[in-house]
Amino acid sequence: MLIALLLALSVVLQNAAAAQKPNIVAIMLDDWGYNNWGVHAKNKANSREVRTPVLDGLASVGIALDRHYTASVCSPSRAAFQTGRNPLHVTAVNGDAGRYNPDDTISGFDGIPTAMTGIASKMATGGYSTYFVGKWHAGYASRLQLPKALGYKKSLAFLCSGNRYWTYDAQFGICGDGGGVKLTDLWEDDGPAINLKPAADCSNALPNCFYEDELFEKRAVQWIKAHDARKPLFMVYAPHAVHSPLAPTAAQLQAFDFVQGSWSRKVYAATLADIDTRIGTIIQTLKNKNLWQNTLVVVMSDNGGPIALTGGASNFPLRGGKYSNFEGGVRTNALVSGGFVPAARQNTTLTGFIGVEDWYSTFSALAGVNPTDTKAQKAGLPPIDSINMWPYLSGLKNVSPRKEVVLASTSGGGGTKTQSLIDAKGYKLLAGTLKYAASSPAINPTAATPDDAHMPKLACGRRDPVYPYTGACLFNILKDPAETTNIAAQHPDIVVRLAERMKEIQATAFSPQRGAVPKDKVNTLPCQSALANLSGFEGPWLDMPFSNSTAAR
Ligand SMILES: *[C@@H]1O[C@H](CO)[C@@H](O)[C@H](O)[C@H]1NC(C)=O
Ligand SMILES: *[C@@H]1O[C@H](CO)[C@@H](O)[C@H](O)[C@H]1NC(C)=O
Ligand SMILES: CC(=O)N[C@H]1CO[C@H](CO)[C@@H](O)[C@@H]1O
Repeated sequence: MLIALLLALSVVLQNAAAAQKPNIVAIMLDDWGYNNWGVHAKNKANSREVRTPVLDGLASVGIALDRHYTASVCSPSRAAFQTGRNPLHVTAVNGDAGRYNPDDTISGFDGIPTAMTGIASKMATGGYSTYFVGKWHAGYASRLQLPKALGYKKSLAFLCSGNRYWTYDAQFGICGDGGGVKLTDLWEDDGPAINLKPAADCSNALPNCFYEDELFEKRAVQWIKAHDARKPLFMVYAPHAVHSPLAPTAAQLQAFDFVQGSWSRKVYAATLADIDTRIGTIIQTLKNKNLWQNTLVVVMSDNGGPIALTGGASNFPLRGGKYSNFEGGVRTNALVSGGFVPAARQNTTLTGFIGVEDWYSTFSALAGVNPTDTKAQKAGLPPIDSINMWPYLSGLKNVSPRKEVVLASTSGGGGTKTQSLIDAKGYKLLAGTLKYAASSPAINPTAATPDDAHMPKLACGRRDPVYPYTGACLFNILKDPAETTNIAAQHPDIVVRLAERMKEIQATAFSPQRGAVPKDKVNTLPCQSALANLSGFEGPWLDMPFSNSTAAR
């Protein structure tokens, strides 16, 4: 009797403790430019084109994070977010899920190694219900790399870098692109989302077709409504916007008819305004369910905006954009919001360094779980790099515990390299050749903007950055945030100090042989397996028996 009472009491106490843990909704936008957020575009020439009232409002009741760093491309940032590693220690490669090296069954393919523990597994250990909806792009050669294996109890995801907004067919998937074979890219929990496949001719002009971000928004709303509020909620909402191939409706576009001189800028503006509204619907759903007061919302972009002619974005006043380790590629829009943000921190800006890998330890701390990844340790994989930011975000500490930012690169071949390092004083060393070396104006692109192939480059020493990084460039991003002036010649001592540190970090780089990118994509196993065993959907192909049995359910 007494034991039964004690047991009942302990269950009640556990529930009470669990209920106090904050709900966490992490929103990762795609290719969102620094100057494509109202907070940054305010009073700039493009302010009329940037309609993000919801995202602006979230910052005004939360914290704008002014120095949030990611990788310069999607897959490394997403893998870093899921695993708490700097891309240098999980993957710096931007993805071809058909790669395979049979000699390495843990890491011999694209994306997250199968023995790493995902953030959602940590949250589940802390009693959270876990949900993922949207873009995955963190590897899918094996089912052990999919959202479910990484700890998401419920998931609806497209797996490759970008699918089409109306037909959901992959843009650069395991069958390649445009070669006749089109795979649908939408995965739900254990198998292809066959019943969500749109008609093959779906487009923004036809009725009964479903814009992909509408599908994702509806799913997020449905899950929040059905969520058992006795447990804390952990949701990652990673919409398609504002990644190519952008395809808003005529009605969405019409609101931006005044945008002149660049089709891509107009389409980008419309897609951004659309996703802002959808985020507003998700926030409202949290409020309607009385979850808002105990919710932490984190919003970030996975990398900077694409600034070339067809990219549509502006990172003004920053230099560079997506695909480059200039600030415009890696210093991304970010904020935290929600009722869980302490009152004294609301409507403030924090300027300390935060890395995309730091959310792992931050969320783990809020969930009351140890962030250490013992499974990865046993497999000989790198440990997490993640630092708990909650003391800084909540106001317990006034300076960020992150003292340096490490930026990786795969340029020059030969595996993963450290390309850049920023120290606590803002000195930033850049090595190798940097693409997208232009500064985008506030209104970008225009008809005069170069296309991707003609974007300027900046030579900062050898194309393949290796110690002693001879010819490296040095900027101070606190004094010169736009990286206009290379001060390497004036500060040889600082160049040497940062180069020594880069060498130290480079010694820890994780660069497994992931196998070659298949040349004939259609006639190789990944593509043929998807056609034969996954009903023509993108999905895992290394461990077919499992995938096949679930695909046929
Ligand atoms: C945030 O602060 C600004 C001034 O810095 C003020 O104009 C604005 O009303 C504040 N917003 C909220 C929601 O408190
Ligand atoms: C489909 O799955 C089966 C069973 O695992 C496998 O033997 C076969 O090779 C797969 N088909 C293709 C084309 O990969
Ligand atoms: C081996 C096996 O189970 N193969 C099955 C895979 O799935 C397809 C249908 O999607 C079946 O036709 C195969 O028999």
